[in-house]
Amino acid sequence: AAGWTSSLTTIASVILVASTVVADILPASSNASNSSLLWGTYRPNLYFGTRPRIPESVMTGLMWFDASQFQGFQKIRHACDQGDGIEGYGYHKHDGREYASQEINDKPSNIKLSTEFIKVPGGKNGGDWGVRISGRTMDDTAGSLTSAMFYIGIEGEGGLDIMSKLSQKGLGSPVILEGDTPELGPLNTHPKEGIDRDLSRTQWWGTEVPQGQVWRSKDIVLQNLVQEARGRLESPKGSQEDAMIKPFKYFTLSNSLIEEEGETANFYVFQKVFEGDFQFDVLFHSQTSKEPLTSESLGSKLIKKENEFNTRFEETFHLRQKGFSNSEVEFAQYLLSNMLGGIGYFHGSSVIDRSHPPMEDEENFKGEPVRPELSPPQTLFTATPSRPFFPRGFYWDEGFHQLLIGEWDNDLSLDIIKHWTDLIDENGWVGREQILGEEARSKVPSEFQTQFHHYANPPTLYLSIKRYIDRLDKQSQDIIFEQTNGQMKMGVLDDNKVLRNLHLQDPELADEWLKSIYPKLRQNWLWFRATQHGDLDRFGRKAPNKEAYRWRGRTPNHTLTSGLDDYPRGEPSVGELHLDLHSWMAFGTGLLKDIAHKLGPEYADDMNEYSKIQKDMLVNLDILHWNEAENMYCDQALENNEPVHICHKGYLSLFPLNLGLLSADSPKLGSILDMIENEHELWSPYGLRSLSASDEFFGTGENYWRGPIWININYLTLQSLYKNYIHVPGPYQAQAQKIYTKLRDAVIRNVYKNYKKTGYVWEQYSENDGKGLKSHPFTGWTSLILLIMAEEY
Ligand code: 6A9
Repeated sequence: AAGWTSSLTTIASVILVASTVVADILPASSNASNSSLLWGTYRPNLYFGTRPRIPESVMTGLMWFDASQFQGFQKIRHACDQGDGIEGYGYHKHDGREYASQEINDKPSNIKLSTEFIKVPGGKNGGDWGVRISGRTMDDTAGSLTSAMFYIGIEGEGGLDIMSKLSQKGLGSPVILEGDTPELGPLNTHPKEGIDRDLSRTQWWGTEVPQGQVWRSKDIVLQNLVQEARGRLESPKGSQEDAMIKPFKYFTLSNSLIEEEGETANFYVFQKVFEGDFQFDVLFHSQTSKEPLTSESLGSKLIKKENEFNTRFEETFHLRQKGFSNSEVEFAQYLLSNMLGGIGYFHGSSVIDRSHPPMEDEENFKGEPVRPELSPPQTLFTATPSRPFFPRGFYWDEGFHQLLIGEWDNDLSLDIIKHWTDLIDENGWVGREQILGEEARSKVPSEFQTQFHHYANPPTLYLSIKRYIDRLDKQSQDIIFEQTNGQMKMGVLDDNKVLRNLHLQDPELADEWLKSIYPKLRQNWLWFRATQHGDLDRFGRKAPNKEAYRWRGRTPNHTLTSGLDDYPRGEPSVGELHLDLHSWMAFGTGLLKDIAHKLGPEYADDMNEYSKIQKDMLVNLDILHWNEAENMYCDQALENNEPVHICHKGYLSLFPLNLGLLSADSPKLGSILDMIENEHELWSPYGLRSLSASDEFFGTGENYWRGPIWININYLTLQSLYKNYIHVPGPYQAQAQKIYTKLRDAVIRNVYKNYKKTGYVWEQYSENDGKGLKSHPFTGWTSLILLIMAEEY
């Protein structure tokens, strides 16, 4: 590696060294795969940051700003922010474990950044990792001047003892930082040169950050930069004019350590000012690794991993084989990579109101003030819907996320699902939105933070667990073993006779895993039945059995619990019955039946119970929710204390079809298909509208779920058509086939087109012109486009 300079291409290293055995503090359930899941890009809210899956531990992150402008410091890039005006960013390759390559088009700063991450599992403490950070001027005629900073901080106990060994000469190349945390072992520095203001050298600053506040690193660093700039402006050599011309000389770190007597700093930040293109590496060494990662090996591993990723991607999704172009395959890789790059590790308490028992009817405590309380700290490893806007876990989003993740890396998906089922409490409740810890909370206005333990969200997690069972059944047919590089791999041959690794060490583990989560799943189902039941007794409704459901936590214009926030419903009351929840329950009960079946004869009683209740649910679905005159499924609500159907054509009406509750010869299926195909109702050239264009509320109010196109629901429709209707002979088969083909084509084409144009994947799409709307990048369920391309349902 060449020395630190600010010339065109700079290669330099900051090497972080850790030593103690981390394995000791990994959860007892950990298996070999955990070493490749210890460190990761698990701070998805940041443009780039790493942390291990250890609650209070080391956090690292990247910041940068345009050093050519005096105001540049006000626009430090750190946490993903739509306001930064970045023209597209995200991972183009990410394998979820050892390799992640990202590009960030920071047009306002005239620099295109890339972060290329490599992990080398092995040794006893989760192995080494490194990241190559490079920048390329976007518009050469304008030039670029970038101030890049990389920090490392310790959230829990421990310190980074750097000063004791820091000579008067500053930091040479490579900078070696050693430190000490209870889990990760001792860390130190080996500085080589003196402190000066020569910007070709690394500037730095070390300080003590109060416990648990490392996530505020941008504010902390900003304070030091501004203080330094002010001091230099006021110094004899400084002047306002000079600072306007050469701001980069002013906004540099203080090259000092702020430490109280007897304490050690727990936060260090390093800064380099670069003119034009640049590149530097950050390497993390765990002392038990056999061959420590170097800049050279990082470079060669990046090439090797990229090739492996491309091969595995094709083996998994077969997109080339299906005829997709190179550019479409790259887009599909972006979808997978950002789903994986959106995975985060969260720890902290959440705000919950448990002031009334979950079974108690809300009308008893209507109008009472909210009683939020902080829960004990919890831990969640999860994918997230959107890095800049919703970098946290959502229950019903996660079931969709795991469909894609499970297809790529079965064990990674099981690990995430297990984290979620661990959050299900003794009543069977799990909060819809997991806002764990202060950092997560800082993104959510306080009136939205509180979770209530009588509020639900669709149980999509059952769906991804069922997919896992499908994979098991498929793979158990012919498991084979293969010896590669002295490692025994177990898997099955896929359609192309390629060995697909299940990552499962042992089929018994699969059983163990299912058995370990099953009690929580059942508890969750019992909670739904107890807390979200609908009232059949009070309003003179006639039904052959008691199965009826109602979302709690409604307001006149919102049903956040349903996930379809502002979709039109009736007036909130205890007399409502909700079609989507009824459908989810019938569907979920069927899934639990399959899961209990998989678990074997000991679970036969549960299985029979699910079977009977599901039948009741299906009978009542038609009795309570089908409206003969409108020829559609509807909600029920009270009008003048009488139950009536509330009918708004849209996603709600699709649920019985989307969840496969209708037989292929049902005339009800026929009328839903007609509604789908009708251009005045749900059909748009870009996908299915959330609300019919003919509905009185179409496009009104917030217009969130009142017209715009959502990919998760379009996915549900496509997968159900594919699995339940297009291959089954019947009166509507041809119509279903036609819709399937046209709809699949429409959504793929539109999401792809927007990606090519904007560099982003979006939360929803306009039914009017197909344009991406709301949060971006939104690479949660919109990434299901990849499964739609691959037809992996
Ligand atoms: C509230 C806003 C800075 C809304 O994808 C997550 C969810 C979906 O589960 C749901 O179906 N999204 C959908 O209707 C986003 C929810 C975000 C809530 C944030 C605070 C603060 O904004």
